[in-house]
Amino acid sequence: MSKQTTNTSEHHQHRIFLSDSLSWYTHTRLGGVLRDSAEAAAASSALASTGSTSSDFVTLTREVEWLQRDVVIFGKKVPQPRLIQYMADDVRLAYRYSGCDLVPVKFHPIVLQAKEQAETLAGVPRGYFNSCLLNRYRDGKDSNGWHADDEPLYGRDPIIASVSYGAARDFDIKRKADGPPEKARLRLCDGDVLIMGGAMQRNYLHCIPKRANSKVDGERINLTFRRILKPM
Ligand SMILES: O=C(O)CCC(=O)C(=O)O
Repeated sequence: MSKQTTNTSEHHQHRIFLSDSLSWYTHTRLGGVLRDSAEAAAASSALASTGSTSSDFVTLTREVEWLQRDVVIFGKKVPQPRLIQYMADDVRLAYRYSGCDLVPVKFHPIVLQAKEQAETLAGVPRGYFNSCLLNRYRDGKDSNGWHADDEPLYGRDPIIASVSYGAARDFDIKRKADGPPEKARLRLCDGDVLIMGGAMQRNYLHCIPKRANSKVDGERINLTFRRILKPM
C-alpha cells in the first residue's frame, strides 16, 4: 500500500493505493477533516462513552422506510442480515442485486445533503451520484458479505462514496481470488466518508463482518452513493 496526496477541488485528500497500484480509497470525514488513527480512536471512544449519535442518524432511523428483504443464497431464500432502502433521482434507475429488484424512492433531504458533501470530497461535479443504497445494521450480527460494486450499470472503475453514521464497524478489503493475497481493515466511525476509486471494484472485494454484540455500540447506517451510467 502507498499513500499519495491529491487535490480534489478545495480538499487535500490522502489516497491510499492498494498493491495493484490501480485501486485506491480515501478515508475522510463529513466536512472534509482528514481522518488519522488518533482522530478515529477519539471519535469512537466519544461515541462509546456517551452512547450518543448525530441527529442525522436518529432522523434517518425514523424517517426512512427501512425494508427487510430476502436474498437467495445457494438456492434458498433467507432474510438479508440488515435493513435496506434505495434512493435515486429517477425511478428508471432501478437496481437488481442478490436476486432483489430495488425500485428507488426519492432522496431524503439528509441523504441529499450527504450526497453533496460526498461529491465535494470525491472531487466530482454536483449531481454526479444519481443513486444511493442505504444499509442499516441493527447490531453486530447484521453484516454485509464479501462483494464488489462491479455491476455493469456502474461502468468500468466507478467512484463510489460511502457515508457512515452511528456505531463504528470494521470494513474489510481483500484482493479478488485471481490476485495475490492482500487484506486491509478500516474502522468506519460516525461521520466518516470512504471514497473508493480506480480499479478497486474490479480487483478487490469488501465486507462488513459480523461481530459479537458486546463489541459493537449499537446501530449503524451507511449511505453508499453511486453513479448509474446505464439504467437496466
Ligand atoms: O456498510 C458499508 O460500509 C458497506 C456497504 C456496501 O458495501 C454496499 O452497500 O455495497
